[in-house]
Amino acid sequence: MEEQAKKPVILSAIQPSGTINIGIYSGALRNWAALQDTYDCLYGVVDMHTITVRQEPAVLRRRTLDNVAMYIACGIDPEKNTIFIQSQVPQHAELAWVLNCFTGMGECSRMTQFKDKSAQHAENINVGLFAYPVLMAADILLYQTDLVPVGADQKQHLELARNLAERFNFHYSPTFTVPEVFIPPVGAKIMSLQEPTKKMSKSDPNEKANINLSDSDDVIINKIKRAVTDSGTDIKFDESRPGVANLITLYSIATGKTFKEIEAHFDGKGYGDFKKETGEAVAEFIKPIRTRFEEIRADQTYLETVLKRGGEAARGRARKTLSKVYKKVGFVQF
Ligand code: AQP
Repeated sequence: MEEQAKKPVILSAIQPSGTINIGIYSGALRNWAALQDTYDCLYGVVDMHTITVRQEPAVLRRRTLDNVAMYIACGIDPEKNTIFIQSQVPQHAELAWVLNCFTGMGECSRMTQFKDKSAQHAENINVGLFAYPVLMAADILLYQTDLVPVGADQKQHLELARNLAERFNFHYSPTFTVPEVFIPPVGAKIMSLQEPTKKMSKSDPNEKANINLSDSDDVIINKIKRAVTDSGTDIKFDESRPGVANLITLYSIATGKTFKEIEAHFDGKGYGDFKKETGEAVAEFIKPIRTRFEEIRADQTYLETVLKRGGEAARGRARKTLSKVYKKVGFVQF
């Protein structure tokens, strides 16, 4: 217990806004699992972020539990880590309000994700979507987080969390740990199979664009067979050929082979062989995750036990930081 408290803290989270895909696995989940023995980890399902875009309530509830089951299926041990649902820890929203009062309008309006999502949901550009990165900063700072393992798309949001921590600490006195970002050297941004210049995204309406961790072998093999590449012939990792580069990255995630080893393996072979083998390797890699997911997801009582315990642990820790913050800003506390 004593030793646990001394470990550096990790916080990372995923929105229940769609089915978890291999991009999220690569940018976040596989690193969560790898870091769980050396860090004191909190892994959240951030449902409050998800309602910045309209959701069907029953679907949101189902996906929230899907996320938790998928975390465990990917090797996140609920006995070693704190797995929690954001809306069950009210301190996230409370700290976000305080941080909103330290954030410039310009800081939020230049966020790439805000610009992209505003374009995608022009009929509903709400204040929550605008302030999304501030809530994310609250998620992180609430737990005195040292390290945040995320995909490359979240770098800009992390920068804001760091700035807000430094700003608050400077204005009052040291209150928040300034978090570091951990972005994996390979697979930090897995691209859409259909538009390889665009990030693979769980809310993409085109089903062929994503490899989901719950997809069957046949579905995976077919999606990779139909992946958009270019008119070249050789299998070389080259960022100017994003379709092929993306498939090489997926092959590397599935097999653990380096890009050089993969290039040597496919030397002299064509796109047909390359896509077939990549599809099979990815399907084989995902199969045990999918099987574990199905078992865990079927046990609702187990999931509730994990979440009740995680929620309680997260609230206990969050209360400590929030009480410090309220004291510093001048709120009366009894
Ligand atoms: N394609 C990706 N490649 C690598 N990492 C990725 N991540 C997401 N997509 C990729 C990382 O996974 C975590 C999930 O983040 P999130 O659920 O908070 O939201 P997101 O980044 O906005 O993911 P999506 O799939 O694009 O969700 P929607 O479609 O709802 O906006 C983060 O660590 C992210 O970096």
